[in-house]
Amino acid sequence: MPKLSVVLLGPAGSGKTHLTSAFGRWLENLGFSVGYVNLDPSVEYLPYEPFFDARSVVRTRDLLELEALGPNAAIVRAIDILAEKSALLYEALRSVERDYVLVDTPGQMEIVIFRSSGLKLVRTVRRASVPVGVFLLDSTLGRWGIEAAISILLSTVAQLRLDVPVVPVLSKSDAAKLSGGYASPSLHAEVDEILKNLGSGEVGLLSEMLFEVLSLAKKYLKSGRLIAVSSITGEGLEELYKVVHETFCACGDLT
Ligand SMILES: Nc1nc2c(ncn2[C@@H]2O[C@H](COP(=O)(O)OP(=O)(O)O)[C@@H](O)[C@H]2O)c(=O)[nH]1
Ligand SMILES: [Mg+2]
Repeated sequence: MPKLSVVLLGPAGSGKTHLTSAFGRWLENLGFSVGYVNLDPSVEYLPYEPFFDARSVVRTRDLLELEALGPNAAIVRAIDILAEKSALLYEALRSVERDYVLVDTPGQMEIVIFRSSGLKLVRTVRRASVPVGVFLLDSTLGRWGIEAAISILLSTVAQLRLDVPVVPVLSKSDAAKLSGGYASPSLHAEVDEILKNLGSGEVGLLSEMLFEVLSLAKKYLKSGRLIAVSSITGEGLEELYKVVHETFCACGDLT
């Protein structure tokens, strides 16, 4: 059976690291073996024990001094160095025996999605496993406003750029006072709600454009159920498991 990997994606602070840990513990409690990968060379504290840790290859904070770089340049350089040494990641993934591998990506999503080194790392994960991306939409930013529209579009961009199936998931359901689990009967229904809100606001040229772009994106979105998860209460993790599994199964033969 090929290795199944879940790649946590989303903007900085959307909850990737916490969900990696919470979802991993949830899977372990069910009796599955779980391997954790940290691809963030900038992180200081991790709530899980990775079998591959980007910081064993390069630490962003060391580059600040060693190469006299500013914080952003150091983050970019660290990912470039990690990608140059992606063979280490490949070997680690190939040799680990686990039911699931959870891959926590760098805080700054643009590095993963827009830079070739981020893409190379995701491709490395794909060479060594069958990946599904989980793209976190931070529900504390609002469910149906402009932020939500942009988040859905970003998850589409992530899928397009990384060439892995990507499931959008609402994170931090506890903080947004959503009940965890199935938040919306379908992603299409959620997008319809966002479109309704965009349409009812003051219509400027940019919100009109956002409306048009999101309407177009909706045509290409898979209409799976949209779920909301909380890494704090554990709500929605069972539904996350189901949705991720449905996506794995839709990606090909896993026997
Ligand atoms: N209330 C709540 N806060 C969360 C949840 N997940 C993450 N956070 C908080 O959001 C912030 C960013 O989380 P983190 O996992 O580091 O985000 P990352 O940058 O995407 O890896 C931290 O302050 C977390 O405590 C959640 O499910 N509920
Ligand atoms: Mg993180």
